[in-house]
Amino acid sequence: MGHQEKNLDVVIVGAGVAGLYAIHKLRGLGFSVKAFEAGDGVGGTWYWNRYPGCRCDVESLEYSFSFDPELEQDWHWPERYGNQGEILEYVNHVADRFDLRRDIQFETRVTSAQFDDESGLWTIETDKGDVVKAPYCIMATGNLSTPRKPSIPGIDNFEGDWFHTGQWPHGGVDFTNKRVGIIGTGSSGVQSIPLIASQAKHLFVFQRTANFSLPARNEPMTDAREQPHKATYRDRRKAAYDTPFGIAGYPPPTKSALEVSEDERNAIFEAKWQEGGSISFLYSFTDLLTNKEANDTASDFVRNKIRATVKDEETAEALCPNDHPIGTKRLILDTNYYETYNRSNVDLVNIRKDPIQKITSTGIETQTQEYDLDVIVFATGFDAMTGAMKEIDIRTDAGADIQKKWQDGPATYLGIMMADFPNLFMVTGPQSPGVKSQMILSCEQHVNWIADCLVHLRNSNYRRIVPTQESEQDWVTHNNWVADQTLYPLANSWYMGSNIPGKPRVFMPYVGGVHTYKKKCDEVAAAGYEGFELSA
Ligand code: N01
Repeated sequence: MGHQEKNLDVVIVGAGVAGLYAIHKLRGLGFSVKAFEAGDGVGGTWYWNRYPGCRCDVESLEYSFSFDPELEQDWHWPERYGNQGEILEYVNHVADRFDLRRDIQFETRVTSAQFDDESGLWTIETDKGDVVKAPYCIMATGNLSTPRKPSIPGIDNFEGDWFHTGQWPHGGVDFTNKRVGIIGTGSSGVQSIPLIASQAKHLFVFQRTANFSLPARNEPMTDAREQPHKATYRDRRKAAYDTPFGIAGYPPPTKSALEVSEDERNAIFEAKWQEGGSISFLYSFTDLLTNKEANDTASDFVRNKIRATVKDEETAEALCPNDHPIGTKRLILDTNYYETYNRSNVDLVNIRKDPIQKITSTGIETQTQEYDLDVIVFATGFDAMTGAMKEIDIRTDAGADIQKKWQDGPATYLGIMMADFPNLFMVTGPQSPGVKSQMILSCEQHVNWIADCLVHLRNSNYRRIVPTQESEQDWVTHNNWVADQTLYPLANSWYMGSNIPGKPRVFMPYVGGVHTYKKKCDEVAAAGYEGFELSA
């Protein structure tokens, strides 16, 4: 069983956007690479999340690879925001165009990664019996790639069909004439609800927590949008690294929400609401994410939009978020979400008031009601940021073990490496801005940093790199300090691990912004990999 490959430099885990770019980049520098991917195709998030309405919340011209100027000119995005099918087609095109598949083994899940100090090699094992050794390993395992369905009693008794949005069947699901229940109103739920409602006989939305959602204002791509963007693509890509979210083209705000009159403030919010998109809205004022009073003005604006849209008063109130400041949970972009509650075949079930008791053979039972269902959709999210890494048995012969290491929350240096785990890299790991940025830009930035690091090791005859305990501890402290300057920790979100019962409550993303973070990464490298120990 299994085989060992000779002279392999780098094993890459995952063939989503991060893994694909890592293959391309490292190969170009003369490293031999091999990637393992659990799916039978490339694309990661865009491969698995095929639920109706799945669409990116960053504009398509931005949400794309920047490493090849010809690619970005050649590709035509049909819509303002790419939908799942379009993005997956694009990622497949990239895989073919740069001949990336020949280094990917599909339908293979990595089960363990063990480091041996003496040989300086990682041994990677898979569920297909592969045993592969290489000095370096890159975890391109994604932040939202471990779907979780809640442990509601009785789930196994349900005689209808159930699906998780993050593991959607490739052939799609036909909801025609079906009574459907959906649990969860995060991005996945909010995007799919209008489409499921338009097909199903009846849709019950089981909402525990209301979330803020803004109109995406998606539309077909126009020349007016595409041409100027393409004409300035190189400059925009560069400028994106100087912004907090890694997205150029939005003039940063200059005023506090509290220094303008109420009329002026609402006019600004209204213009952003009409323009669509979350960056634009959060960029209305300087202090929406740092000052609660300022944030309240934006939260109130959106709550009033919900009340003005949803006709049934009780439903409208239940849809108004009241437990977190706007933007402190991932802001959702939707198409006709609130309008959907005006349909006669849609009901909101407020499970905060009337909690789910169990799932029965025929549906969902709350404290006071029984809902007969043919289909249950779990839009219940992921074990975010740390889940995919912890599903792999990562350890070293010196006794380090990822389960122990992260038992009280993640600890990393720059979100790229961990003390005690030499030569193991993460792409957009916890304590990096990944999930708080244009993901593809952050993946590219990390892979470029890792590639430069590997070249540095090669050129200096080093073979081993590991962060010091001190640099890791300082980074964790800094990460928490930065988060504490903002309103983010006020929300129970997957950023905090709050959606997974028993998961430590630790704020995981770096929210100091892409610009600040990239500068730090570049300085560390320029100083000869400050905070790391390099050895032969
Ligand atoms: O998951 P979520 P998601 N009983 O964790 C509810 C990205 N993304 O898949 O808040 C009842 O946000 C839970 O309720 P509560 C994006 O970054 C992007 O929607 O815990 N309900 C919540 O309502 C996003 O943030 C795009 O009270 C339960 C929902 O399930 C991230 O992925 C599209 C429950 C989970 O929401 C995750 O989004 C899609 C239970 N036991 C996703 N357990 C775009 O680019 C959980 N819930 C637009």
